[in-house]
Amino acid sequence: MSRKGRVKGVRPYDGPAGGWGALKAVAGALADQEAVTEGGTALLSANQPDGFDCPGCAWPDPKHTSSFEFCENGAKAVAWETTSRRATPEKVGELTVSQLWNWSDHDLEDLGRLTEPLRYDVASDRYVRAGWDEALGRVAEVLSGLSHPDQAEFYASGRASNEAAFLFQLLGRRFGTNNFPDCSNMCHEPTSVGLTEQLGLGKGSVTLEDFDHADAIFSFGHNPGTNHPRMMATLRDCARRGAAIVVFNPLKERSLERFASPQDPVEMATMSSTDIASRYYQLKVGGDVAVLTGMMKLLVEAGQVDRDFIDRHTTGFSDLAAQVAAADWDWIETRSGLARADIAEATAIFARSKAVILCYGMGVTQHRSASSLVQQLVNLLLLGGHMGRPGAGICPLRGHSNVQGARTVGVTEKPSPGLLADLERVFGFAPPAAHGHTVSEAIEAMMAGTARALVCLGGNFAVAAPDPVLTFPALKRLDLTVNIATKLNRTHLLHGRESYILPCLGRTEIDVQAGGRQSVTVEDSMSMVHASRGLKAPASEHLRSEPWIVAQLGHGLFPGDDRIDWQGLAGDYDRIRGLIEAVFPQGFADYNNRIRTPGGFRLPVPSGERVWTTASGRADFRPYVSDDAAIDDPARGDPEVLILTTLRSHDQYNTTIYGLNDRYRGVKGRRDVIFAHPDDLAARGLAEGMQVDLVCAFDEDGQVRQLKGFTAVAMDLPRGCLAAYYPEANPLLPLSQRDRRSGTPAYKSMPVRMSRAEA
Ligand SMILES: Nc1nc2c(c(=O)[nH]1)N[C@H]1C(S)=C(S)[C@@H](COP(=O)(O)OP(=O)(O)OC[C@H]3O[C@@H](n4cnc5c(=O)[nH]c(N)nc54)[C@H](O)[C@@H]3O)O[C@H]1N2
Ligand SMILES: Nc1nc2c(c(=O)[nH]1)N[C@H]1C(S)=C(S)[C@@H](COP(=O)(O)OP(=O)(O)OC[C@H]3O[C@@H](n4cnc5c(=O)[nH]c(N)nc54)[C@H](O)[C@@H]3O)O[C@H]1N2
Ligand SMILES: [Mo]
Repeated sequence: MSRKGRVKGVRPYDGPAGGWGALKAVAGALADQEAVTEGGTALLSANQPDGFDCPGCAWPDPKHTSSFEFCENGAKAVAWETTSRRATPEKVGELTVSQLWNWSDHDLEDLGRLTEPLRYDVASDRYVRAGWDEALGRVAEVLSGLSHPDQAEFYASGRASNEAAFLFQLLGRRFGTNNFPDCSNMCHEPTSVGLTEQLGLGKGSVTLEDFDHADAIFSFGHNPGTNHPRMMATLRDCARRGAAIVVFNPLKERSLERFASPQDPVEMATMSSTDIASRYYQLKVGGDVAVLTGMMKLLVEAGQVDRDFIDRHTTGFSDLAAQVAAADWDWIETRSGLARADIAEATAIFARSKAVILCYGMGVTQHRSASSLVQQLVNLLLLGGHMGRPGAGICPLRGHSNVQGARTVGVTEKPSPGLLADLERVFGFAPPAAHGHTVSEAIEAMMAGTARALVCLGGNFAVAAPDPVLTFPALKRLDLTVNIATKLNRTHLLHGRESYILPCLGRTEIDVQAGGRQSVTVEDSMSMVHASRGLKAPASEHLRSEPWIVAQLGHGLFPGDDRIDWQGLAGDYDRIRGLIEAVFPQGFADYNNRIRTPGGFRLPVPSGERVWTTASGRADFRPYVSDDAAIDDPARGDPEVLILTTLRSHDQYNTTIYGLNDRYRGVKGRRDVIFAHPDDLAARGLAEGMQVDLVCAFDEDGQVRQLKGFTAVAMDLPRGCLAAYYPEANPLLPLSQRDRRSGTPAYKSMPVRMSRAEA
């Protein structure tokens, strides 16, 4: 694209990902948060056997890690948590909540670490200091006064440890509800749904070592240079030893093109880099289903399938084969935006590879019908028998650093009968069986007035969710909102009639309880469980750990509980782990001893060993099923409608905005941009640099959803596609636009119309 720096803050970035820019950014992040000395020391302990688990992504660590694993965005996460700034009651209370509302998401969090419990005071419209006893007592009182336990929603974001998450689900179920809306519902839920049906386990099947044995890596819809930077070391090794890396992404993501390792003195000194992708296909947003169908069609037609594996290990092949045989190339090419020859080329690489790993992220999971789309990735692997042998398998790139672990230990709105039975066996009470709410369903319950209370274990519920025109007022209808958090964010400002903010320790901080200094545990993307131990002095003496806070809520709700010794558990996390082991004996046997081994242990991954824990006892091919066949194309055949996808910048962690730069995409100091193909701009009488308005193309409820006055930036994108940053673009997505089976919002395919901004 011809970007000549005509737009303020936009200039093409020509370098590789990583390199000196990454080193500079780390120094900048630490200095900016005045976290230099302590944060710098803290960094050296990230992902070390006796240190803390990096609060960034869920990519695993190499087994025998001894030197610091460099990661720019991990450093930003640590600096953000170890900041020297403090959001004291005085600071937060200087302004009214209505005044704080006008602050940016960045500025709210940049107030610094919360230091004391806060209570919303209606009379002054301010958050004011509250004591722990007062806050916990009142929360228990309001919850106890609800007329039904299902009036409460217990939201969890995936940063909480296994110990905190386990207690949280125990609290909700003891209280009597399965309302556990979870950040997974906005993230990898299609993986949990799709893979569980097909393979029996809703998790990835590969280990880090498998990457040493793969001869092809297929990458769909993830941006590791920004979101899983430690994965770049792995991809670089693969590329250097000649493995094919085949990328499907509408954007040319720099890290998937070329990468300079900050840990390689030669690359750094010579300013050289390593090419990552051997083939890069810029498919249309939402075009993955067509690409996968095309690839499978070619493989089946040519008989390039692993017949022996299919016969011995799978069911459903003939249905899938019939579906792909019936697909026509017009649809495949139009929907994918790729030529048949390109798809054939990728298929040939797949067919000649002996061991294929398939990686994917939010570019796949955040669409309508995403659960079924994820299943097409698995189908492709199964055709070649690329499952459960060295160097092959499925690799979902998980989000939050412990989002997978929270699910493992029971944070789920749809508990299996087995989980309920195990909880009853261990605790002696009958947990509720009725399924609870996903995030979207929780919002609908708030809108309907049937939900009365929301308790959040971390996260930024309202901003992460779609459709603020519905979501924001919904939260304000509640009787009670409670946020266990490290920093102030917009969700806290959407207070119910009563509202409390309970400040907690972060991963980097020392956690001392009655039983002494504590460790917690987390599970990474590849099912490795290991300990995490903070080493910094807490940001304030009033902070409490997440397990402690959840346990005190339990104690307040069930004083003298004869089933659960809430306070005893908070004093000694070995005891919490003992209970996790009792509930999940298969995976967590000898839990407390095994986490003391550096590197931890791996939970059972039967699909990685060709053991299929499905109803059929086999791996299931699942043909593609559209949520709504009539509108499977998000643009619904209207050429005026563009499909907008949403992205994370290089300077954010979900709703946490560290800064306004997006280095690899050449954007500096701003986020109010819409990336578009120049011809799509021209076709609307627009040009780069102009102000544009976007409006949701299909508002079925008459609600107007729009985004005004964003600046158009030309980008090398397929025609008909747009991209913008998350969460700025969330007002364009109706709550109803979600994958039917998993509830995951279609954040990556928002149908919109674009026009010149009204003056
Ligand atoms: N530094 C940092 N690290 C993070 C996070 C963060 O915000 N910052 N977030 C964490 C979390 S919770 C998660 S879930 C992960 C997210 O990690 P990713 O899955 O990498 O997240 P996104 O930025 O949403 O990137 C999606 C990618 O999909 C591409 N894409 C968009 N639409 C489509 C499509 O229709 N098809 C295909 N094939 N590709 C598409 C985009 O161009 C982009 O490259 O990262 C985790 N790690
Ligand atoms: N348009 C669009 N929307 C999206 C996405 C997208 O790609 N596009 N991605 C979706 C995805 S994948 C996800 S996972 C969700 C993210 O949704 P969430 O997980 O709810 O959001 P985060 O931004 O990660 O939460 C940030 C807040 O967590 C709190 N926090 C940070 N560390 C800790 C801690 O150690 N303990 C506690 N208790 N609190 C802490 C801080 O107060 C901070 O403000 O957003 C979703 N929304
Ligand atoms: Mo996520």
